[in-house]
Amino acid sequence: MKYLYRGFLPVLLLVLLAGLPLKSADDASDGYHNYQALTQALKNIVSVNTKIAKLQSIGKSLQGRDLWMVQISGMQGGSPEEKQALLIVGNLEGDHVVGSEVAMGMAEYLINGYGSDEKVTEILNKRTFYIAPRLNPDGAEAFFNKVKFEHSGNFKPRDEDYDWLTDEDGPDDLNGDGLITQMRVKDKEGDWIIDENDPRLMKKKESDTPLDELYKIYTEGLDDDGDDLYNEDGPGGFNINRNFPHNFGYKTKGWGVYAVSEKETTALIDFIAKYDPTFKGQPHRNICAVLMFSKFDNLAAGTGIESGTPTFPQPAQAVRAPVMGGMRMFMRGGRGQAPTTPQARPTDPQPKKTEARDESLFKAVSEQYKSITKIDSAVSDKPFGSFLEYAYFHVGVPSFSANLWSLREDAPARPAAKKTPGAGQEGQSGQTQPQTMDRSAMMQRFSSMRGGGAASSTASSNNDEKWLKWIDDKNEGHGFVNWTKVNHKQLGEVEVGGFVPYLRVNPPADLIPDLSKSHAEFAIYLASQFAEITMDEPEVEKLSSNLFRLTIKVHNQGEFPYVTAMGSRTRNITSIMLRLKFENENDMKLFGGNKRIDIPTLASGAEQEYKWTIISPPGKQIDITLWARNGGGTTQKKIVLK
Ligand SMILES: [Ca+2]
Ligand SMILES: [Ca+2]
Ligand SMILES: [Ca+2]
Ligand SMILES: [Ca+2]
Repeated sequence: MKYLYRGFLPVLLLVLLAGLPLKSADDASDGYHNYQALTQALKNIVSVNTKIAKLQSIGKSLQGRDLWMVQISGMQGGSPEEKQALLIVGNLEGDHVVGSEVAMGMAEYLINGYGSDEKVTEILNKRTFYIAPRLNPDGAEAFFNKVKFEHSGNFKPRDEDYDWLTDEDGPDDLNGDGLITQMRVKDKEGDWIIDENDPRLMKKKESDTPLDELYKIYTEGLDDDGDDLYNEDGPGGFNINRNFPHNFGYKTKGWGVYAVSEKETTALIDFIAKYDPTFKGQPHRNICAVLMFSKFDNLAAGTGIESGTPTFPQPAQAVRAPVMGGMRMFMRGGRGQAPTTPQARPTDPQPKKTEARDESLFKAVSEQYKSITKIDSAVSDKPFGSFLEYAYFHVGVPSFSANLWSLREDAPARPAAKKTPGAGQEGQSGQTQPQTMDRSAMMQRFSSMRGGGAASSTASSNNDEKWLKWIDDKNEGHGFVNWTKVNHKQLGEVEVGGFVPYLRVNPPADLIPDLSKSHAEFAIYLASQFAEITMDEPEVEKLSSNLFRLTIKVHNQGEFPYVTAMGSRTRNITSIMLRLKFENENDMKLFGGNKRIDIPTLASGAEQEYKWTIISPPGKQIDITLWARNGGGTTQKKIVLK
């Protein structure tokens, strides 16, 4: 990345000349796997038991890295595609690397436990687990760069400041510490002052603040392209976890040119939904729930899914004509068109909330999550455009997201959380923003936001204070780069400092084994809740010498309903099918009714009875097939009419 080198050498010299210590920051990626290490680790994990586990690539990232998927399914209970499946996905956001580590740890837990751990063996003989640990490997790779700059996209080149150049001015490591943090610069037009309670933090100016105490804050770096904006267009790309079609934010930068514009997004949707001619169907429609790791949470703090208000494209608005004689005239743009009646503002038809009938399911799962993982609080953005929403609102299965690290005991909140969801840019903090901005300030704001957590600590919010407390009390003081003076060739004397990138997104690696274990236990619980569609032994009653009544009772013995309320709305999940096959079609006739019955839904614990009257000579056989793609596969029974 040329921008790094361009800035680095002269700055290194500056730093040396200034006699500043070259601090070696803690390497945030210690104990985490880069792409190569992850690939090798996954191969090793799967090789432990290839009878139950296989590693496949479901596609390539933009930069050509494999999107790995581990399939784990025990040796009993039917083929992996017949068994009901839990899909686990991590690291859709490039910076949320912890998600991939925990997902991989869960795969290891399940594979190693098969045959030795009773719970693991039992669940794998009933269920299939699909685990895609790192859906955004290109973005994740930045976590392992020599110079760390926190951001969540996939590195697709894009022009963020509309100057027809892509990625022409990224951040630069001015103090040579390998971290992109922030710069604060004295500026009479600035909006920030040093927080008197903790001079590491900045806060918004007050009305009576003397002008010489004001600062501007920038992402660390030079103006590489001489447009008087600092780091306004660096490498970033699009956030995969905002690129899914449900409630896609059309107007928000960084979320995709259009919904599903990114290869990584396509690969995951294809895995779930694509028709496979060899399979003669969609092989992964056995997925009954989704568990993902991301910056969203609907397990620890909240339940269900609430989308917020993404920008929905509006059809061309009617142009309002001047008010004439107290009567409003409306007409469409363009000459010669007849005036039209006032149009109602078009409303967004996409569901925004969990269906009421599904709320209890989400709540029950959340309670179990808290009890199993001991994580009972989290901060979450509204998940519009995320995979979490796609899985629930489009596929129709229950979907859950765990944040893993936004909260730790007394340092709970990840500062990048928005207070006004949907209003702004990726990575925007909940802090107050200036009401009006010129273009320069706006671009500056964009560029600082793109950095996510590292650059969002522009004011002392509660969260920042909490993180500093955590850093001081629990992380031996590591995690904040103290402000130090650097000579900036364009801005003069600046101070460089701020939170270490990635610190507030990914925990220290020594916490990962515990997170993997508790989340594997949770995944086992979750997979055990799926609908289980069964039938009792069929009953035959002889009504006369050649007239019989057949009764079949179908049950859902699982904890989840067969099809969520959203699932019955989307009609994306195949109905349960009950079918009779007569031994001899000529001799045997139904007295009304149909040999095939489709059962679209069956609540948890529900029992449904079906009756047929059959005209047939005695002694004839009927084959009965119960088929529930999302409810345990195929059950077959035979009965003889007598
Ligand atoms: Ca540009
Ligand atoms: Ca730096
Ligand atoms: Ca620039
Ligand atoms: Ca720059």
